[in-house]
Amino acid sequence: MSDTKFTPRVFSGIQPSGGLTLGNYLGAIKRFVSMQDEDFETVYCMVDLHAITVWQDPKALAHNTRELAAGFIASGISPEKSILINQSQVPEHAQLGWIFNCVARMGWMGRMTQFKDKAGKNTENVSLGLFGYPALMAADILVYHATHVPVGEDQKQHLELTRDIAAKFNHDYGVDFFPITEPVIEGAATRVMSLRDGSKKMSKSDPSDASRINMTDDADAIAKKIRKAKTDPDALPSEVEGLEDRPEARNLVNIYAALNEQSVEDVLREVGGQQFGTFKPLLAELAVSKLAPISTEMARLMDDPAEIDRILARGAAQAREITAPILRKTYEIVGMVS
Ligand code: AQP
Repeated sequence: MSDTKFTPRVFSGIQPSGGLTLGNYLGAIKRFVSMQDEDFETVYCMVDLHAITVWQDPKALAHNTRELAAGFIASGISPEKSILINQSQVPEHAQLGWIFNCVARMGWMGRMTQFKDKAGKNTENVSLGLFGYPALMAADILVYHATHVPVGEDQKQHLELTRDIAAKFNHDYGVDFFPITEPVIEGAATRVMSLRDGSKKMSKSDPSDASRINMTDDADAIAKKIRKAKTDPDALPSEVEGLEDRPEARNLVNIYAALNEQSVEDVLREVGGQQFGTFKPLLAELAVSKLAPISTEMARLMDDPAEIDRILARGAAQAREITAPILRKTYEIVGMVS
C-alpha cells in the first residue's frame, strides 16, 4: 500500500525501565532528533505501560519516566517541535491495544524472539503483559496512524508484527484504515552491543553496569568502562571485512562512527592498524565530548520535575487530539455502540 492518504507521522518510544543507555541514544534517539526537522509530525513516548511488563519499583518508575523525558529533551527533542508524552497519560494506547490483542494470533506472538530472550526458561512465570507487549506496541504506533517508526535493529520483528496486525485488521473489517508502517533502522549503530559480551545487545536491564554506558555516567565512568571493554588482542583492520568474526572490535568501531557521524569505512581508514590501547582512549574522549553536555543538561532539567510534568501533560493533550478520533473510528468499524 502506498499510504499516501496518511499524514507523514513518526512515532517511537523508549521504556522507562532503567536509565537511558548509549544503545538507546545511538539506535533510536539520534534519529528521533533528526526526524523532527524532516517533513514529519513527530510523537515520542516514554512507554511506561510496557515497562511494567516486568516488575518496576513504583518510585523508580516515576523517576525513570521523568529522567527519560529529560534525556529526550537534553538530546535535542524539542517539545515545541515534537509531541512528548508518557504512554499512560494517553489512554487510547491501551484501549486500541485491547482490540489488537483480539487481532493478533497466539502463533504470531509465540515467534517473537524478544519474548523468548526475556522470558528465557521461565515462560510460566513471566507476566501475560510481556507476551502481549507487541500488540500494545502496534497500538502505540497505529493509534497515531504513524507512517514511520525509527528504532534499533532489535525492534524489527515487532514492527513486522505491527504491519501484520494493521493488514489483518484492514482485511478482516474490509477497510483501508490503518497504515502499513515503515520501520526506519538507519545509522552505524543500529545494534549497540554489550561492552562485556559482543554477542549480547547493550541493555538498560543487564545486571552488569559495566556492560553499558548510561547517559548519566560521568567522564570517569565512561572512560573506565571503555578501557575495560572486552576486545581481542589484534590491531584494528583498515577495512570493514577485517571486522568479521570480531564482534567486540566491530562494536567499538560502530560506536565511534555513530558518535562522530562518520561511516565505518572512514573510521577504519583513520584508525586501521591501531592497537586497542591507542583506540580506546580516543573513543573515550569522543564519547565524553558528545555525552557530557547531554548528561549535564539532563541533570539541570531533573532539578525541576514539575516542569517536566507540565511538558508531559501538554504533550498528552496534544496527542489525544490525534488518538481520540482514531480510536472512536476504530470502535465504530469494530461495531462498538457509543
Ligand atoms: N543496544 C541497542 N542498540 C541499538 N538500539 C537499541 N535500542 C535499545 N537497545 C539498543 C533501541 O532503543 C529503543 C528503545 O528500546 P526500549 O527501551 O523500549 O526497549 P529495549 O529494546 O528492550 O531496550 P533495553 O535497553 O534492552 O531495555 P530493557 O533492558 O528494559 O529491555 C528501541 O528503538 C530499541 O531498538
